[in-house]
Amino acid sequence: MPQADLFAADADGPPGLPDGLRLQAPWLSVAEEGALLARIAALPLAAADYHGHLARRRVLAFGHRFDFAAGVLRSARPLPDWLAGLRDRAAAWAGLPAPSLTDALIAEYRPGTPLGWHRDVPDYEDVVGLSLGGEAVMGWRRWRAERRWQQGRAELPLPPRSIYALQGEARWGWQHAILPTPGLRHSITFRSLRRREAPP
Ligand SMILES: O=C(O)CCC(=O)C(=O)O
Repeated sequence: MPQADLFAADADGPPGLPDGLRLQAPWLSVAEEGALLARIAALPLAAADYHGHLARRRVLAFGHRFDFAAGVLRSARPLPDWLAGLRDRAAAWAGLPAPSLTDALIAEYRPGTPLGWHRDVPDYEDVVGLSLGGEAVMGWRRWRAERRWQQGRAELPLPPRSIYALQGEARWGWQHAILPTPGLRHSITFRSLRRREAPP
């Protein structure tokens, strides 16, 4: 299946989207996607817990999980072989050393499930995400520590079987969100632990 880089981190992306955001669609084959969804169907996903609020999104963490109540990373189950193999491929695509992507979060979005505006916690550095199943749209807006929002938001469709990477400005200077998903969607998000002090 032909694959195309829709845009690259060091090139000018579509107007309104940040540098450091890279997407390729498709990246997985239909067969690979089906095999991953079968693996995920057997996992004990549970409602994500944000400060005692149970989100509609169901997740399972590998490597570490972020404890939002305590504000710290805690150890989680190790990546199984099938996930480590996928991690290695995703890292190669993103130009990262495979072992650096220590963590994986599997998420399920049933129809109508959103993920609110956020910047990933600063305990993490690189973010590489895969989309499986249904369509999703990722919203983008600038992030400022002083919380004075700049005008303008952007939307990035995340087609099934696509891969994206967030680094640099996209990782640290912007927030993202997942708009309520029209259908059932799953994602696998690999992350590396922070290598240096995060920019403010
Ligand atoms: O589901 C996705 O692709 C995005 C996940 C995400 O932004 C997160 O878990 O912080």
